[in-house]
Amino acid sequence: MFDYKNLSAQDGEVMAEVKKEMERQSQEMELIASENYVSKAVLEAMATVLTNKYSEGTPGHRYYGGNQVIDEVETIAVERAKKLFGAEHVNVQPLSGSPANAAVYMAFIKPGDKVLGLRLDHGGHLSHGHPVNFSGMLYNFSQYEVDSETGKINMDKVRELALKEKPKMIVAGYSAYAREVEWQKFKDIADEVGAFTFADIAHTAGLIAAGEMANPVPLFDVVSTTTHKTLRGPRGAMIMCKEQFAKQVDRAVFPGMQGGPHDHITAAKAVAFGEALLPEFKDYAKQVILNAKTMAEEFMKLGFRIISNGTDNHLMVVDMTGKGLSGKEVEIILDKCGISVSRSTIPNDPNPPLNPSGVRFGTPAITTRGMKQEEIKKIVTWINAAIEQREEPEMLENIKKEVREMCLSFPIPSI
Ligand code: DSN
Repeated sequence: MFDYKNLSAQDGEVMAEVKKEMERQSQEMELIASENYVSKAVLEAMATVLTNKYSEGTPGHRYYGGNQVIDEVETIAVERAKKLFGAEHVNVQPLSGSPANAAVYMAFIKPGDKVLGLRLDHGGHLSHGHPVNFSGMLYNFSQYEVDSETGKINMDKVRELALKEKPKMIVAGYSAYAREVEWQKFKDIADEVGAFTFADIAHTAGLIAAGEMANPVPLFDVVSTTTHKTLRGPRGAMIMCKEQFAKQVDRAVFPGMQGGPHDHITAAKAVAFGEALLPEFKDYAKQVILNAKTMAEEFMKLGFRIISNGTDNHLMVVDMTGKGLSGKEVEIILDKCGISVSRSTIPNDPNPPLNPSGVRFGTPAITTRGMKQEEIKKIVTWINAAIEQREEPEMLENIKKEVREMCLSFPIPSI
């Protein structure tokens, strides 16, 4: 792996910060559902001279010379992504999730058009129509919800809303929703009202690629995903669509939304897709889900309320109000123990997004380290003890030591 000798010699200030982050990542427990650890090969692909190149356009159709190698690299990434998801057309250039989603809207609909998306506080994403986001500002979103009893999406209600609103597009796929998505039902509803189907599988892409969750790619008109969550690649995104929409999607990415793609990241995407095509990635995805199910069960045994009472994927949202705490307070308590989590709204949250009632937990990163059910049980016990004994600094310090010990015996792949 890198020895960072040039960075150390030239810029000790930045190197010192990188070192601190390397230490933090190796010694602390990552339970943020959207984070993961890339392999050494993915990390090395990012640190290549491909970063020096400009390559607006698509393979074989570039606006700059000298793109023979970049064309090959991008084609490898595209072909592997097609194979992973059974996609007809893939654009691997989107820089991240929100720009990818912006390109999807630009490709299929016009500002002011009606769209359906899940409410942010019910598990949707900012770019699925929240008023503070470009999506909510430019397009006319109506938001569906999860059922307040079950915590799951009620497809009859989605249909009712779709029949009433007659949207041009329906968005499914979420950031904080623990259940399988009923892709076929979304497709049927969209067909009934003449809407495009758009799936944002940023969170579950790795689980879908591994065949552990249902795949919307063969059904939906267009699907976006980030590449750095369960898919375990570099930070970035891609868009998959039916061949008939290929040109409009490519044009929306460039020149519509972006300039030059980040070719070193494209190379790293290709490497990550290659890894995801291996049989061991299927084992990884299976274990991610098994770990999340175990975590949800352990939490429930200790009296925590999980939205939708369990999980089908890599994450869960836990309501902390029963423990007399907000999500932010729990986030701060767990930070003191070396455990990173992200606060989260719960459906119909009475509290504001900066200080919401829940915490979202996820298992992709700790599963990459090799942790299994036995470790998960210990982790939940520590979380519960930290919450119960939050006023005792010594207790929190002890948990931090145990967390550190466990983390050091499950090293992260790139350090
Ligand atoms: N920020 C990501 C997440 O944590 O889910 C979504 O973009």
